[in-house]
Amino acid sequence: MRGARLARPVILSIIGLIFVAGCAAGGGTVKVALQEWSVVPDKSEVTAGSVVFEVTNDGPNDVHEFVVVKTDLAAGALPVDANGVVDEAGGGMEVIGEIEDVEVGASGTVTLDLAAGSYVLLCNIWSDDEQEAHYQEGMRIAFTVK
Ligand SMILES: [Cu+2]
Repeated sequence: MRGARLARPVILSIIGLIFVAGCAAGGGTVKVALQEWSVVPDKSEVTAGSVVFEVTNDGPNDVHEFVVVKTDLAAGALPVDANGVVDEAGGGMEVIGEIEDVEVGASGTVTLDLAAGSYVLLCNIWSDDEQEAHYQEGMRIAFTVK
């Protein structure tokens, strides 16, 4: 009997804690269009927490990728190699997550736990045929997590 009497307040407390945790959680969903030559998120900032990036390649011609970098460097000032491709192991930045090789018309999703800070969203494809780094063509944009 004693156990049964205790059970209800305990269950209500647990439900309450889950509710409070859910309300406190930040994050959200960011839709991102990749295209020649830009990365276009539908918002420029989110609150810290679990962030879902829903990424679509709008082309019109090239395969793209989506890379999330945490950095205090400006979007156009990341460390690069001789071809202008971002050195993903370079100093002053950290790759948090990515979606590789999104075909034209295709979509991909990545969910990342993001801390407050400054980020850059970019495409780091190097095209051998065209001898061009998509990052240098303009596929990069600053993004803020508050
Ligand atoms: Cu690209």
